[in-house]
Amino acid sequence: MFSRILIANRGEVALRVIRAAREMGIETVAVYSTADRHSAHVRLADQAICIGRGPASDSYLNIPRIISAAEVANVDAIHPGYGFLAENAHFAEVCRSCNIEFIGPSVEAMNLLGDKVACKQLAIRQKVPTAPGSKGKITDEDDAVKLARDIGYPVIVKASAGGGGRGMRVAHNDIALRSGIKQAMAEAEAAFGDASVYIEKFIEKARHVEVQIIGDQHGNICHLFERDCTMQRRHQKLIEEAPCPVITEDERKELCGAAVRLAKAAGYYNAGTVEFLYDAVSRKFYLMEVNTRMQVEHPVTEMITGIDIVQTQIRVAAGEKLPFTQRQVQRNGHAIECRINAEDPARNFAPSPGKIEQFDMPGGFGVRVDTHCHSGYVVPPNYDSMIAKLIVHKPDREQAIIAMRRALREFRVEPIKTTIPLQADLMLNGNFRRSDVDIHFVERLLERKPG
Ligand code: MV4
Repeated sequence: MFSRILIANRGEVALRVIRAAREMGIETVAVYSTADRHSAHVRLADQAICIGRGPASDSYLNIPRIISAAEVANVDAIHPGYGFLAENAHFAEVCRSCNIEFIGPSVEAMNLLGDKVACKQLAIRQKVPTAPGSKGKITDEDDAVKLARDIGYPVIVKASAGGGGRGMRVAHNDIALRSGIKQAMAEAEAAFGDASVYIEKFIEKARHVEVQIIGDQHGNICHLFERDCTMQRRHQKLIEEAPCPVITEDERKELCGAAVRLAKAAGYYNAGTVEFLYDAVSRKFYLMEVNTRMQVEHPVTEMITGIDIVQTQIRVAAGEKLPFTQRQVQRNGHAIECRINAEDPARNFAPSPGKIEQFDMPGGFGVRVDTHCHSGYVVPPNYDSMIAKLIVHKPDREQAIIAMRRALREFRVEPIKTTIPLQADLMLNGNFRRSDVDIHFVERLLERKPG
């Protein structure tokens, strides 16, 4: 096992990783920017190294500085958390060339799955369901138009190097498709240095259902069941839950099995997530993409399976075998997570950084709060706006919703604005309670009732 690891991240995820490591007897090294000098991860780690100024490009995204800190502290491994460098294959390569383990998958698996066209082609070979579309990347606009007429509009143009909703265009006719391809290609070239795009049938009324997987370096891969992340706005998830409330046990088997097949074919190890669109009307699912990192919403899976995903991830990175078999992975009850963001829902979710004078967290049976915040903490404007995750775990979904509503009402964050009031309202929303929602539900709701 590792003796010492560096956490190349900040905020609640840095705390999550430090705590997991400490329970395993591993020393922890935090890195921080000057904007985070008073942050909890700096105090909680055994050692902390300042790596630069507030802007992420000077600190949490700065590979030479992070590697220098890792060399100075003499760590065995780096945990990237999520965001920042977590899915940067170049960073993983630099770590390993410096003899520092990157707590993640192989560089080859990151490159393969990070290329959406290559990932989809692998999925098709593995009989993992995908949306009808182009065989590979689009090389000719006229061919794309012919194909789109063939599969039927609307179609979606996606950047091969994209993901998480970046570099996409929906087209309802030939003219829109031609301009969509041009725009998506220009956007992809500027954002990723790779203009490759592909098209597929646009699935109109879908849910976002994703499978948690974890694999070791000995070829063992298990799924830890699925999460439903349909409650989102502009690709920012607001509420996540596990299990998905609308699929049957047979569908669950198929979905989770497909995710494991794809991961195995990619030679995957580490924690990962295989994302699907699920059409609740036709009851079909379609692969979207694979995320090669631990995710923000991992706690709902931890709550229903009792498995510490971060500790397991560290174990497999150190070369240990998975400490459980698929049969030993059992699920229990229902978990819901609300991501609490320092944003003002009444002002189109404008960031609301600043000093938190009062920060009173909820508690009680089945309530978990993952946060780095406290009364007196100043939310810096430099980073993403998530300040806490509130997770509840109860025997069934109805009880989880009641507990979440109660916990949200207990949560006091003053005077900055947060998403808490919106999430408290959503717990009472009839569509949410029946889970009669799709990925556009929150946006439609907010359009109807501004503020
Ligand atoms: C789609 C889709 C509909 N049809 N693909 C969004 C993020 C990226 N993972 C792919 N995304 C989508 N791909 C097909 N063929 C709709 C989306 C999409 C979406 C997916 C999940 C959650 C929220 C979303 C919001 C807008 C679009």
